[in-house]
Amino acid sequence: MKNPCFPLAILCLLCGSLSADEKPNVIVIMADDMGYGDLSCYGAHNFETPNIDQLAAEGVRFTSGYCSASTCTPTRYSFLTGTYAFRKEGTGIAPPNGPLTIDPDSFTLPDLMKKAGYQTAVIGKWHLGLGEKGKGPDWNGELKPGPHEIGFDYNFLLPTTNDRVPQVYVENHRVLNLDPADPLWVGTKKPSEDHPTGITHRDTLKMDWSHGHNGTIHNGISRIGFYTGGHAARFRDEDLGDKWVEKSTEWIEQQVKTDAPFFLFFASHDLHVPRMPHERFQGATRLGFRADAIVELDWGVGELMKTLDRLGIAENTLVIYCSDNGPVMDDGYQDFALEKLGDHRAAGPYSGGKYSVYEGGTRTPFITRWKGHIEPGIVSDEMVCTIDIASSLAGLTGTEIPQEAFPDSFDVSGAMLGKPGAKGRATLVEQDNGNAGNFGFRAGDWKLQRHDSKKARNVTVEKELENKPAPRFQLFDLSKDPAEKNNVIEQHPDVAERMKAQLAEIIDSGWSRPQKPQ
Ligand code: NG6
Ligand code: CA
Repeated sequence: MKNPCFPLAILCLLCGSLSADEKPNVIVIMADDMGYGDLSCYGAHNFETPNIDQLAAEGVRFTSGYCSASTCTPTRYSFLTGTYAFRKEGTGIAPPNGPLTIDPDSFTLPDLMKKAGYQTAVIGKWHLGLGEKGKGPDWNGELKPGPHEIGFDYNFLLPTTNDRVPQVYVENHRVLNLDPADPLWVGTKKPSEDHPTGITHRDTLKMDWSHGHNGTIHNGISRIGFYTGGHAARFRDEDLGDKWVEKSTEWIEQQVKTDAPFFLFFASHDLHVPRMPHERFQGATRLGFRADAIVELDWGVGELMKTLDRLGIAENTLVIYCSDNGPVMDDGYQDFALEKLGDHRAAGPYSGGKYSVYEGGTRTPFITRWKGHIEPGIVSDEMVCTIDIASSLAGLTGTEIPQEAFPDSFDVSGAMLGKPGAKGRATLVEQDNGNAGNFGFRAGDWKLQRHDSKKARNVTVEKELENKPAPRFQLFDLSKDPAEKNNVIEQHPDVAERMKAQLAEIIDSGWSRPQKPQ
């Protein structure tokens, strides 16, 4: 049944920002490596994702929803800082012992939410480094600076990404269940000659590696990097999906006892490699563990939504569903994602995926739901990006931000809430990884690609990962050619020159919002 308060709620939103007791809880659910075509509500027909489909049916499903980069660390960096990651060195894919990539002195998205009166938490994959610059994480001591120092009241983390060592949880500043008598050591070199690895003990693995990922073995899976000790703290890969739901449910239950609204960043590890869903999801689809992991994530989203219903806060909670980068098949383990793919198109109609600046690298599922405030069943073509969540939540909660904060984040809260006539962003820079890579630049239906590396990676997701030589600049008309197959730069030199200059200006000026600091 439609909420009788719906028109009133919309009216309040149209009139301006919200009063303190109207501020909604906010949950951002970020999938890992999920492509545009990986949900049934985005066209997947080989398996079903009923819970995420229901979110879309009850809210807005975006056809031009993006993450900022086609790898994990830069998208997460941009999401939490409202700043394109290419502006900062050291924001490429973080290594196991990498320090915190976000400056604790900067004004972040969780800082904003604290300022707006929220309780804040991140639960799930972090992959933004821990510890001081030049030092990195002190695994046996206090893991700081980390999420707490950039504004999260609570964190329960997989510290890096699960194909990287170590397989332990971090709760607030500590490795959970670490026995001081069995200290954790993490490094880039084999700690001793007899240390078992994916190379020396390959025949013992329950899932074989295909490239990289042949360091220390844990749970029958070899990883990137090496570690010893911390045995009591180690988890089973199969239990990650359940753990995120368990900890999130606990945390949300605590928050509803207080008067403050909450902001939860639910950072799923599904469907990143090693794809090792819980046994009850293994074989859920005919496509292997990659799609089984999607079904596991869909289950987790369903559990979170049930929690909101049970606690009576669904009409009081804005849910934003997104991904951190596009899809990839063989990302280092032999889980047969490619062999079992059939006619599934993980990037939907787009070319490119993870590591690529073709649309498939960053154009990903993006759904918003706020029962009673967002009209159900909207499909929006407005352009929105994970980087805009920061300024949009500032707008929505009526919270002032410092002049220099969130330089690349636009307040597109109207579009995010599906308001009639509300516009998304006009332009967007899409990057691949690190701060010396390639760029995509979308303006309306035009898409410029700038390949500074002269290489395009993972252009065809339905193949092994490969690099293709690419001209420095290419131009595509997405209205006629969404798959970016027909480079029209020769036919439209004026458009190309204009866009090259616009892109260079955004990169060089350090700023893309209109109101520059004085
Ligand atoms: C790459 C890894 C890949 C994955 C990626 C990070 C190799 C050969 N490849 O370097 O497996 O871990 O980094 O993925 O090691 S992300 O989604 O967290 O950005
Ligand atoms: Ca990722």
